[in-house]
Parts: sequence; C-alpha cells; structure tokens
Amino acid sequence: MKIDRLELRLLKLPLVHFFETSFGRIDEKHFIIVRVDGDGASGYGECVAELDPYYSSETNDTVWHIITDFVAPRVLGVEFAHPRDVFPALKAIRGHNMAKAAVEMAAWDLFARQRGEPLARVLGGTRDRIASGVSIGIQPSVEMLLQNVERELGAGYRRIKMKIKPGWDLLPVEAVRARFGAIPLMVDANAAYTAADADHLARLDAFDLMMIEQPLDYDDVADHAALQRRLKTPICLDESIKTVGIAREAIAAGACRIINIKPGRVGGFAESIRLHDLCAEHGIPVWHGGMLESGIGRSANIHLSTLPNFSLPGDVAASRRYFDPDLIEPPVEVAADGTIPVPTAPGLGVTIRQDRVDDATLKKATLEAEAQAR
Ligand code: OSB
Ligand code: MG
Repeated sequence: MKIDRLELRLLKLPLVHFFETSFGRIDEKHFIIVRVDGDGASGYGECVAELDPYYSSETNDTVWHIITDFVAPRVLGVEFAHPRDVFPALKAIRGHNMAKAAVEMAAWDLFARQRGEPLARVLGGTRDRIASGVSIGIQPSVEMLLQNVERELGAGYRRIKMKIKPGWDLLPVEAVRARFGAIPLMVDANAAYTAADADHLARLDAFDLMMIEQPLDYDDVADHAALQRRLKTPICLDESIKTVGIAREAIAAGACRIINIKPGRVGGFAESIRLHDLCAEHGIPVWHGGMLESGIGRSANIHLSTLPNFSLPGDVAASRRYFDPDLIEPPVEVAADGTIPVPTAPGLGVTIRQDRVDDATLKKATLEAEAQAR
C-alpha cells in the first residue's frame, strides 16, 4: 500500500444539542478530516482533536502542523506492507497521537477498501452488531437530566453515562437512581476531582454504578490507584491512558478495573488493538469511547468495537444525537434493542456526502508525495 496524496480539511459542523463536560460547553464541532489516496482508492480518517486543549493537549492547529510538517513526509510515497506499520514509522514524533491516528486510521480504511473487505474484518473483529450506550452531558437542571435519561432509555440504549463535576454529582446520580431504578449507570468526571475528594467520591459507592470514569487528573496514575483501593466502584480510565505503556503501568498499579479505548488518544487502530489485547490478558474489560465524532469517525469506532474484549456498551451512539444531517449516508442508527449493525461494505462501509463535507469545510490543503521529498 502506498499513499500518493493526503488531503487535510478543517470542518465546522453545528451540534444538534450543546454538550457540556467538566471542562466546558460546546455548540459546534471543529475537527479535521484526513483523506489519503493511493492506487485509485481513498481512505478517510477523522481526527478527534478539538478547538481547545482541554480534553487533551492537542488542538486542531497542532494537528494541522504536525501532520503537514512531520507525519505526511513519513508516509507519502512510502510502501507499507500493512497499515499496522504506519504508527511505528512515526516513532520519531513524540506524542501527538491524535494527529498520528487520523492518518493511520485513514491508511487502514484505504487498505481495507483496496482489499474489498470491511474494516472490522481487517481489524480482527468478531461481531456484526455492537452494543450502544450514551453519554449525557451536564444539564441545566436535574429535571432536564431525567428527561434526557428517559428519552435515551426509550430509544433502547444499553447503558447511561452521565457527566459529573464538583457540585453536579451525588444529587443528580441519586435522582436518576430514584427515578429509573437499577439501570446500567455510570459517571464520567473528566478529571474534575483531586485526591483530596476521596471521601466525597466514596459516597458514590452507595449508587451501584458500573464505574466512575477518570475522576482524577489526566496524567495521574498513582492517585487513581490509591483512590481505587478506597472505592468499591470500579475506576475506568480515559484521559490517563495516553499510551499502551501507561495502560500497562496503570493496570499493574491497580489504578483502574476498566479501560475506555479511543483510537485517537493512543495513536490509531494498531495501538488500540495492542491496548485491547493487553487488557484482555489482564482481565480488564474495555469499551469504546466517543469524541462527538461525525459519521466518518463514528463508523471507524463501530468497526473497532467489534473486537472481542469490547464487552461493555460504549459511547458510540446514533448520528442524530450529534449532527443532522451527518456527513454520511445513511446516518448511524440504533435499533430498538440498543445495538448498531456493523457496515459490511469495504473499508468504513459508509457513503460520504462530499457536498456536505464541502459545505462544512473551513480550510483545505493537499500534500503530494513528490513535493514532500526530503
Ligand atoms: O470523556 O468521554 C469523554 C466527549 C468529548 C470529549 C471527551 C468525552 C466525550 C464524551 C462524549 O463523553 C462521548 C460521545 O457521545 O461521543
Ligand atoms: Mg471520558
């Protein structure tokens, strides 16, 4: 497989509803789409970096810079036997996993399309439907939270995750339990607490949550290990798991019992598969995280979620919760039983609406193999 051309686009798409986490509220999504061309085919990758360095240190601007100046020269015109060789070829570049992942995942899509196989099969997936859950942002009121939970349960979703932060935690969780009983429920703090909040967080144990996601700081493994010793509720790490190596340390330290996999956070599909396998070896269940992706990234997430150790419902939900219309046709939909079918056509297996991509494009650049010769 050889990539002759790489197209970068920065897109802006309005969200159907604002999304609020412990680090703020967004009304529209700004994100980068990568297209790689080779041998008459194209592959797509959606970057999960955002406008601001709040979820991670990367932003759309750093991604644009790193792909243009450092990733593209290492992949354009290079013969790769397999897309799993792309991430190692970027080893000289420290960090910037979201930038690397966008290109690496586009390369996997290209490879799968060239072979005429769905991405799930090329990744080693074993199921044809995935279990879907939802992530509900911080709401203006408990009543609105309850309405949201009711709607999502009605749509069939297999688990509810609610965002929490100091001042929006025990009370809304208690209200959801009181109204809906023993539903599969979890919380995500997006690193909003500190080790000094351990006693407060331990009060969540009363609510039989499936897990508490990333309660403490984004690069803190040791404090999560101490907190996990204190809590009955399993800790799931998200932000902290920036590499497979950190995951190994976190598991060894007992910092989590569950891990959320987002390919953008760890550098792409190949690293996600390594992380998935590491977790399986240690009896750590995983689930697929979400970053409010458009249909392009969402489809990629569906394919990766078909690997066997994705044994918990993830944050991969229907398009209509995020974008209407989405960039793909048909949009991602959830069946009444809370599952999403895996596309069976080659690669991502979905049709990208170029007209909608064009309408959403704020800027565009094309990088070619010869121009990149060094
Ligand atoms: O922490 O999982 C997170 C969205 C943006 C950044 C971080 C997170 C999220 C979500 C939304 O929880 C998941 C989704 O519905 O895509
Ligand atoms: Mg999270």
